[in-house]
Amino acid sequence: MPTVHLIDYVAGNIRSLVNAIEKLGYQVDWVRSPEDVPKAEKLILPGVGHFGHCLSQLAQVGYLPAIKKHIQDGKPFMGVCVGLQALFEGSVEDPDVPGLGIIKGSLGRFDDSTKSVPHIGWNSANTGGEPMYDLRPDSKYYYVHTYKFPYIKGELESQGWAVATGTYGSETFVGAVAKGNVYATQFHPEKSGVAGLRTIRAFLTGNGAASLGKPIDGAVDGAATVDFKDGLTRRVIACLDVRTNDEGDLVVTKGDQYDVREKSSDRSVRNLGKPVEFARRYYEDGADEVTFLNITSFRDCPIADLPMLEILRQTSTTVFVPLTIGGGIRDTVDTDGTKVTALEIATMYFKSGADKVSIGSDAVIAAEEYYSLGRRLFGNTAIEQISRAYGNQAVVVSVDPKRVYVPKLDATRHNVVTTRFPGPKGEAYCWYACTIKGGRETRDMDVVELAQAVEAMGAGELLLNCIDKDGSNSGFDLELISQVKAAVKIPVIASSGAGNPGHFEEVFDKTTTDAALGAGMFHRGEYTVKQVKDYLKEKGLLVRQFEG
Ligand code: 1PR
Repeated sequence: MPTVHLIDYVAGNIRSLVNAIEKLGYQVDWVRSPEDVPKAEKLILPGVGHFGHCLSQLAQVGYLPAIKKHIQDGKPFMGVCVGLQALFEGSVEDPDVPGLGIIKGSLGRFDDSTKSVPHIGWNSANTGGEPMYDLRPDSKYYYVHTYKFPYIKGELESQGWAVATGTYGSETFVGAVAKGNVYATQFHPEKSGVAGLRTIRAFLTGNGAASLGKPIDGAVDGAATVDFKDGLTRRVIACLDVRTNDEGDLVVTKGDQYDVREKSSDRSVRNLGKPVEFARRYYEDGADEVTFLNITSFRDCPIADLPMLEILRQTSTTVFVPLTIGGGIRDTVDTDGTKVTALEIATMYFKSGADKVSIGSDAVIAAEEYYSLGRRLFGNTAIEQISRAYGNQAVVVSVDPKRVYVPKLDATRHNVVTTRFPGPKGEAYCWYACTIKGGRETRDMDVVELAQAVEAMGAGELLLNCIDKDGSNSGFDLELISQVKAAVKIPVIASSGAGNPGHFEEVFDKTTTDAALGAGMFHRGEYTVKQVKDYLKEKGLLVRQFEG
């Protein structure tokens, strides 16, 4: 089997990249020290997280001169995400840490005054009609980043670089660069479905480098130009609530207002199917992400044997879109009495194929402490520790709010909305109370307080459920989503209540949500993800189509 070398350092979910490479018929050899670099013919530098963290780690171990020499010797090199950023001279993210300086210039931050940051989702890599590692104009690629190199026409081209761009809001940025033996992508090709596998193949086979600068077969000369229109698609996410049923099998289940037991007298746990099979089906239907929420407590199971780890390992060999895992991510004590930190649990999940972890109950507790300590942070919460190690984009906070109706705007200290759906006594106002332990315990904290606290701690995204709407098939809670969107800059995923494709259109049309998630309607086979996307497309919304 042909071989490619991968630099091994703390870089988040490297497993997906390995899975993608193996799927393409190549074998991965690890580079574990700078002395291994000269053995590499083809070298890949993966990277997620902080520019400074990655670059200083690479520098400390002495990798930088070895990587530079590999590139100068003309051997194939590919950088992914921070692996692209590393090629530049620096980044405002960590101004004191220098990059490799292969490309002139420094990275800036996305402007968050009019859009969510980080930039998360599927966007273009537009080559302006030039051939570049099999990137295609109609394909979409998965990006997740806060910092970017702004694209100025001709700037990199005059240094001999071929450039592919993406546009987010009004900002056009470098999505990929290539020159000679070097190829680097800001997006994650290993998470970009078939389009991503195609561009990795172009690197591995050498065809990508060989075709640089050559005309594309069948292309009309000069017909294609760089497209500066916002290319970010509407993200549709499939969510799998997973738990052990009464027979001890791990199954996909789904509740109504979080009650996952059948209404019949035996009250058994609803069993809708097998998690790995469902995830693959959703991937093939075009889901932009798959989320697993482990809603069972695994108190009697050693942490290292968590069944969700195996589910992730299996899923990540066939599903090449981002995977999120939630449930039980907090400091805990193992069955043998050993203390295990939330960061250690998250690390196990990342190593098993997760791209993001989702924190529920622990985030609420941390937010309560944050306010009780006068909004001060000490770096010790799970959110802070995991985002410091793996980047903000790797930490999702899952919120489980429920409505509390009040008769007057000033009847509570909480952030209140005027509702079009009055309460049982005709109340025209409500606030959304956060809950923990799967909705079993309601806390004196509203969603706005929680959202702002976890944003300050470094969460990269909110998964905004709604207990009142869960399993109702009656559409998303638009009032809740609008309230939270107005309170934070980080992306929000609308969840709970989707019952048909129209509900997805409605939430994208009437709120500024960044993504929308469905569960029951997909599990019960009422609609497929593809039907939702076809419907959104018909209504003029930009979506990513699955490429088979
Ligand atoms: O608190 O960090 O251990 O995380 C537990 C996680 O498990 C939380 O993310 C919490 O939302 C989730 N969870 C706990 N209990 C339940 C339950 O249902 N009994 N599921 C549960 C929450 C809500 C969504 C659902 C949407 C869309 N599930 O996952 O997918 O509401 O459903 P729909 O489209 O069918 O309406 P921690």
